[in-house]
Formats: sequence, C-alpha cells, structure tokens
Amino acid sequence: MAIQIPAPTPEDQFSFGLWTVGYAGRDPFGDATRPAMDPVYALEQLAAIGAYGVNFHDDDLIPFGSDDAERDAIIAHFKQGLERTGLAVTTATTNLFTHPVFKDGGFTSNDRDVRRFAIRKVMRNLDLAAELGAKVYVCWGGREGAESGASKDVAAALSRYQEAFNVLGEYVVDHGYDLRFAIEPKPNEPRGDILLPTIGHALAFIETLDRPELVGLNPEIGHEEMAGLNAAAGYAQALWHGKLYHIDLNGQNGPKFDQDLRFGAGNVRGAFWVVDTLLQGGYDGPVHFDFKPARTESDAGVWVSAKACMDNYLILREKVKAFRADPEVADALAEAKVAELAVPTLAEGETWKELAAWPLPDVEAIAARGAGFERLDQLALEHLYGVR
Ligand code: GLT
Ligand code: MN
Ligand code: MN
Repeated sequence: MAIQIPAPTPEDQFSFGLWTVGYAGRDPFGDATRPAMDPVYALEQLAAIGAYGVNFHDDDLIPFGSDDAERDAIIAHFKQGLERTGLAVTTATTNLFTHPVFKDGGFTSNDRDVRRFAIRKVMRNLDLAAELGAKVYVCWGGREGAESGASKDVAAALSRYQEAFNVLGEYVVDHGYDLRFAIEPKPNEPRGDILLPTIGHALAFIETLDRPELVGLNPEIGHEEMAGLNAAAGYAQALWHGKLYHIDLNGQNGPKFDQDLRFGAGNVRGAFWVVDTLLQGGYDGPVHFDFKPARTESDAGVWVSAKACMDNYLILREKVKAFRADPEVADALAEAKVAELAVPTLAEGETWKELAAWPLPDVEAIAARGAGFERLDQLALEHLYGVR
C-alpha cells in the first residue's frame, strides 16, 4: 500500500554534519568528484530540504591552521547563516584524524605532545560548541588504534583515553557548559583496529571515568554492522543504560568497508528495527544522518540523497507505527509471550529458597510449545514490504 511520506518537522530533529553533505567524493583510490562546499551554502540547502539542525568538526568550518582573524570572520559569517536559515547547531565534534600529526591517533598517540595538542584542540572547539548552543559533543576516535601488535600498548592507550575524557569533563564542568560527550564506536578503518570498537566496549569504558554521567554514546548503524553486530540491539542496550546521547543513522551492506550509504539504503530490515527501537525506547535526541552522498553524484544528487535520508526515516516510522498498531501483530505478540519477559522471574519477596521449593512444571510439555516468532517476524516483513 502506498503511504504518504510526512513532511519533516522541527520535532523530528533531523540533522546533518557539514562533512556529510559536504563530502567531495575523495576516497583512497580517487580524487574529489565535487568541489568543496561552502558551509553557509550547506546551511541554505539543508534548510530548503526541511532539516532542523547541523553539526560540524572544527576543521569543517574553520580550516586547520587558520589565524584568529580568519577564524572570527568565518564564525561570524556562519552565525549569520544560522540566523537566516533558522537551523540549530545540535552537535559538534573535533577532527583528530585528518592532519598528519594525528597519524597515530589523538588522545592515544604514543607521542605525548600529540596527545596534549589533541586535548587542546578539543577544548578550543568545546568553547565554540557551547557558544553555538550544541548540547552533544561527539568523539569519534577513528585514528585511536593500531595496525600491529607491539606498536600499541592497549592498556596504556586506554588509560590515556580515560585521562583525556577526565580532563575534558573537568573543562566542561569548570566552564559551566551544558554539554555531554558521545563516544562513537567503530571496529576499524582508518586504523587496522580501533580502540572502543563496539557499543559494548565503550559502555564498559565510560563507567571507569571520573564523570560517567557526562559521557554516553553516538552509535552509527554502519559501524555496528561492520562488526557483524545487530545495530538495533546495540541501540536498545545503549538506551537501557541511559547512554544513547546521539545517533548516526546511515546504511551499510554487511561487514565490509564503511559505506556510509544514505539512511534506509543497505540493510533495510535492520533500519526498520532501528527505527522501532528508537520509538519504543523513547529516544528524544537529534536524529543525525552520517552518510556520504555517492561520489558519482553532482551537487543536485547530494541533496536528493540527503532528503532521502529523512524520507526513508519518515517512511520507516510510518511502517513501524502501522506494525505496532496492527491487531494481528498484537495477537502475535501475545502468542509469542513478548510482554511476559517484562515480568520479573521471581515474584516480589521470593528468594532462591522459594524457587528451590517451587513444584516443577512439565518441562517436556513446555519444550514442545512453539514460540510463534516466525509469524511475528513475517508480519513485520509484510509491513515493511508494503503489503499490509
Ligand atoms: C567521519 C566518520 C564518522 C564520524 C564523524 C565524526 S567523522 O566522517 O566516518 O563516522 O561520525 O567525527
Ligand atoms: Mn561510517
Ligand atoms: Mn559517524
């Protein structure tokens, strides 16, 4: 059945990084296929397609090495663009991966001077992030890792990673900034192996920090799928921990290079369950698309691709809502005992002692029952395929 794609609204909080729509098409094998994009032009086009917000790396906006006067002029021009278009700055982040100084990482480089410079670079952009009203500060440690065993002492690297977040947490608190950090896991690329490779690794790491409440996650669908993981299940666990501070939605086709396809392309079924998980779990932060418009496209194709991210989210949201509202689905959920999982295994006041005295049911009879999961999943697929 054809559905009407709703128009994006500010409540949807759709946002895009300047580096996403501004991706000029450079890859390890080929040069840029599009010219560099002026950030203010990006703001205008994003507003035109109905986006709510924007985010950026320091260097996306202010080229590395700009002097103070250039920096001030760029920021003033960008602020005018924000005012004119009404776009919000939802998020900001730091580029600790492009300049050759970061070839062995930023916070975890073996070279102490690099580590000190990296923290300084983040501190400077935190000031700008706070000034522009960002509430989340993403930390993607793409270069924090190694290609070979002896070159990186992983335990020492984790201690330095921890130290960086502790220093930056103190910086934010001392300045009274209303900002929280969101770590973005990724298993590999550009490093052979990256530290904090998955949601689970990052969650465990966060609990070791001085201010764990200031640090959460920014999981990217493609990065979880590169690790062969189920992104929706990862998002659900991050929500369960109260740590889903931000999201990077995009598309990926299984464990291969980071494809950064527009959201909804790639693993479509996985995307359906990600949207369901966000709705069911009450995620209320920015819905950020971290994709790369294919390098085959002209500028016009960039905006087709960007708008498609929002449209695909809205389409999937309609389908998820229809799935959840379908009486047959309610029946299948009941048959599959999905709600029963919310009932604690022991009754209130019960201990292992009462459990030990519990008269055992007919285990063979229980084992013979079907779970009813195939019916439930087929109903979801039929909603997704558009026949319901
Ligand atoms: C880079 C990376 C993304 C991160 C960005 C934030 S930069 O494009 O591929 O996944 O979200 O640093
Ligand atoms: Mn990616
Ligand atoms: Mn990302």
